[in-house]
Amino acid sequence: LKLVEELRRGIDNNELFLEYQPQIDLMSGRIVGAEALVRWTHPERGRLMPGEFIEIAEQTGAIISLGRWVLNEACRQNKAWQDAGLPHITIAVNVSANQFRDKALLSDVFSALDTSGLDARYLELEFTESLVIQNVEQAVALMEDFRRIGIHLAIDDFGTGYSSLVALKNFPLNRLKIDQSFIRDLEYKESDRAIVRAIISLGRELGLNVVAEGVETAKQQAFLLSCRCETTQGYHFGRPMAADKFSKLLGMTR
Ligand code: G
Ligand code: G
Ligand code: MN
Ligand code: NA
Repeated sequence: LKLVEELRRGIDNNELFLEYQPQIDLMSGRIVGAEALVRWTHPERGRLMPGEFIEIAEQTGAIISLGRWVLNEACRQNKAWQDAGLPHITIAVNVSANQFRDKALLSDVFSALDTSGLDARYLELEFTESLVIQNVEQAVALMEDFRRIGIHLAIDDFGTGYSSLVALKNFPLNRLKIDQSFIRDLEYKESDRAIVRAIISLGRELGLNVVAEGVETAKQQAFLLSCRCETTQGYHFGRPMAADKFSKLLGMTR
């Protein structure tokens, strides 16, 4: 519980920051998006990764103010890049289960767009299939509200939940992100290649953009290109990085 007190204080004291991982259009090689990933510079313990504090934030409700901070910062940064003349990209923000259930999410998102001046089409929300299973109708209604204002919706870690196909059937999605566990062993496992090929064609049939996550090698990338996967994200092109480093990369690959 001490950590959550520190986290609450840390949010107010601006100890959080975002890193940005590029998302690449495979055909053109251009950066078309970035996933925002939160980090925490703890005054004594140094840099903490989300694995060390998201879960406790989720259990204690601190995720709501953390999530609000992330939304505001991601929108502000993306608008600043646009105002600096850099290519327009979509910024993707992870939304947790409890954030998604929170009544204030819609108004928090509106407020982040309004304050930053970012056009809604340059914001994407990522959620996992598990978070919406409890109340599908309510989740779909909220997603439709987001879609109506032009926000993009992505399903994260696709293929790892219990209801991947139910999610595709019901949710008004723009994009699916193939979980990195299917990409990791592509070179060695014919079954993983078959699964990835099938997900990519499923996405294409449904008119969804497909992102392969965790792409670490040129061979994985070549395989994905041969399957006509549109977008990749992974260490092969770039790790999550600080905003200034990301903006240089964005400027170079325009
Ligand atoms: O690089 P990485 O260690 O950042 O991310 C680890 C996990 O933390 C991922 O599953 C990611 O979805 C989650 N995560 C990163 N940033 C955020 C955030 O801002 N909000 C939420 N809810 N989860 C995040
Ligand atoms: O939100 P999600 O659970 O998809 O979070 C993505 C996680 O994957 C983050 O922790 C991010 O740092 C990590 N990641 C991104 N690219 C790669 C990669 O190429 N390899 C590995 N092992 N992890 C990655
Ligand atoms: Mn994600
Ligand atoms: Na993911």
